[in-house]
Amino acid sequence: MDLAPSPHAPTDRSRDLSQPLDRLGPDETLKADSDQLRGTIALSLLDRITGAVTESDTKLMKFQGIYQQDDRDLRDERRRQKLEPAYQFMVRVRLAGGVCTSEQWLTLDALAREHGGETLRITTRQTFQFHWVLKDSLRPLIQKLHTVLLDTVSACGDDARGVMCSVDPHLSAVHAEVYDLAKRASDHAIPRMRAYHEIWYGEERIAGSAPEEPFYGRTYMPRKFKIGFVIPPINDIDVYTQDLGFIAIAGPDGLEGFNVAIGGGMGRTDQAPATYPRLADVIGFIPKDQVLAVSDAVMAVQRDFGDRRDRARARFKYTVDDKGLDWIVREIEARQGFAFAPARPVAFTTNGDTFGWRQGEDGRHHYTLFVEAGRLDNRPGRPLLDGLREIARAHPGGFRLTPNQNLIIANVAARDRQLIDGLLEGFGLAELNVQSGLRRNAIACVALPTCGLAMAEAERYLPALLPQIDAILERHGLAEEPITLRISGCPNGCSRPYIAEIGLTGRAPGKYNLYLGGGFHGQRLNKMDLENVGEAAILARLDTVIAHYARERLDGERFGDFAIRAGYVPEVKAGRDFNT
Ligand code: SRM
Ligand code: SF4
Repeated sequence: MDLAPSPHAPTDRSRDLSQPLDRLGPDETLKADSDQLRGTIALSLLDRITGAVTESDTKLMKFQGIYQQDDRDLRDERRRQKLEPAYQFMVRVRLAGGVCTSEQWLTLDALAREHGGETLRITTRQTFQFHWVLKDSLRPLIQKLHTVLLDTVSACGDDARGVMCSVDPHLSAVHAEVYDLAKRASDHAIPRMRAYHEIWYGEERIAGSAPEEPFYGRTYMPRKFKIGFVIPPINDIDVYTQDLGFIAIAGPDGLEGFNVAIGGGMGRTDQAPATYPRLADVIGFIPKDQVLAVSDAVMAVQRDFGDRRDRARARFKYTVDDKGLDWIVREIEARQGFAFAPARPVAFTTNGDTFGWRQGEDGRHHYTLFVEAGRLDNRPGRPLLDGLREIARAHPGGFRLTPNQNLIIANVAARDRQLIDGLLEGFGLAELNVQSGLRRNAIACVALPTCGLAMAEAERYLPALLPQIDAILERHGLAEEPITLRISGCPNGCSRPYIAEIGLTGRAPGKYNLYLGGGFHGQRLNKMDLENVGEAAILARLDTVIAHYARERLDGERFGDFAIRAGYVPEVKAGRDFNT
C-alpha cells in the first residue's frame, strides 16, 4: 500500500510565533537551548560523585526514555543518615503495539536480572519498563537492547510516545494490517534524535547543515503526544483517552480506513479545575492510506498551537477546547489537504482482554495470561519471570503486551499448544488465569516506591484491596460480574482511572478519591463520589452501591451505567464539567 507523503515541515518550527520567546515556560527554553537534547548528559553519566544526573539532564533524558527516580521507601532513612537519595533510573522501551519477539524477550529478561532488580513491568501502553537501573548500568543496558533492535527513543518526553495498537497482529488480516500501520506511524513520528546515538551508542557527531529535527524543531511538542489504533469491538487501548486515535473500519474486503478521534487525555491535578480528563471527539473518517498524513497534520496543529507557557495545560485536549473543535478540525484539514468524510458507525463492547487460548484466522493459537498489575517477577510459588523465560526459549512465536498489562504468548502452532500448556502448568502459571470478573478488569499504575509523583500506593495496594471488594461482590451474588476498576497513586491517571466503573486516585498515604460511573468499554468519564477517604469508607460505599446494583439492576446493565441511573453520581458529558 502506498502511504501519502509526509508533509513534515521543512522549517525549524521551534516555537509558535504567536507566543513570544520571553513568555515561554522554562522547559521550552531548556529544550531550545539543549543542542537537540544532548544537554550535558554525556558528562553527567561520567560524574562518579553522585548516582544522579543534573536537573536539566534529568528532563532531557526523558526524551530518551529514561527517568531518574529514587527509592522512596528509603528516602527518610537516607535523609537521616545524611546520604543522597537512593538514585536509580526507570528505562522505558519503545515497542509499538506491544509486539516483542522471543529473542527480544530473552534479552529483556537477562537485562532485568542483571540491571533491573530482577523485575520487568508491562505498562498500560503496551511496553516494558525496567526499574532500579543504576547510572553506570544505563549504557550497557541500552547498548544490549540495541543488539535486538530495541531502543528507548521518545518513550517519554515532549514527543510522540509509544504508539498503541489493539493486540495481536496474528488474529486476523485486519489486525495485521492495522498493526503494520501503527508500527509505521510510530517509526514516522519518532524524533530523529542523533543525541541518542551519540550518548548511548558512542557514535560520532555528524556535522551537517540540515535541521536535525525537521518536524519537531528545537522545542519538540509542547507536551507528550499519544497515538493509538483500535479494532472494534474491543476497545483495549481505550481509544478515547488518546491525543489521536484511529478506529479501524473494516468491510467485507478487509480494512477500509479509520474514524479519527482527537483530544483525549486523563491527567489532571486535584484542586486545579482548569485541568481535567477529556474523552476524544470523533471528527470523521479517512481512507487507510492517509494515516501518516493525518498524524502529521494533527501533530503539527498541536505543535504550533499547544500552550507553551503553562505545562499543566499544554496537552492537546486543552488546545482542542481552547481553540474549539471546529477550528481545530478546519486547521487539520487545511494542513492535510483534504476534508474528513463523515465518521462510520462503530460499536465497542469491552476494553478488557480475553484470557486463555484463542485461534486466529490463520489457524495459529494465542494464549493470554493474566499478569497482576503488569508485574513480571519471581515470587514464592509463582516464578513468573523464570516460567516465561522457559517459554521464550521453547517458543519462537513471540509475545504481545496488552494495554491491560497482560501478556499474550502469540503465534503458537497447534502442535505446540501442549508444550506451552505444560510449561504454564509446570511453573504454576496456568492458575493465574483463574480470577474473578473484577480482578480480570483491574489495572494499577506503578506508584510507590519508584514513581516520584505518587501520593499513595497503587500496584502494591491492589492485591490487598481486590479480595475485599471481591468479598462484597460475592456476598451480593456478583462474584463473576466483570467490573472495571483502576487505581492510580496520584491524579495523573496512568492507569486511565477516569473511565473506569470504579476509579481510585491517590491523595495521601492510604487516602484516595473514589470515582463511579465510567463506561464499561471506555466510552464515558466517571465522576467523583468520595474525596480523600481511606479504605473503610471506600469499602462501605462500594458495599452500598453494589448491594443496590445486585437488587435493582436491569437485565445486562453495567455497574457504571447503574451508578448513574441510580443517582450515585451524575453523568459527565464533557471533560470541562468533570470538576463541577
Ligand atoms: Fe504516566 C507521569 C508511569 C501511562 C499520564 N507516568 C508518569 C511517570 C513518568 C512519573 C513522572 O513523571 O515522574 C510515571 C513513572 C512511574 C514509574 O515508576 O514507573 C508514569 N505512565 C506510567 C506507566 C508506567 C503506568 C503503568 O503502571 O503502566 C505507564 C507507561 C506508559 C508507557 O508505556 O508509555 C503510564 N501515564 C500513562 C497514561 C495511560 C496512557 O497513556 O494510556 C496516562 C494517562 C493518559 C494521558 O496521558 O493523559 C499517563 N503520566 C501521566 C501524567 C499526566 C499527564 C497529563 O496530561 O497531565 C504524568 C505526569 C506528567 O506528565 O507530568 C505521568
Ligand atoms: Fe505515578 Fe501518578 Fe502515574 Fe501512578 S498515576 S505512575 S502515581 S504519576
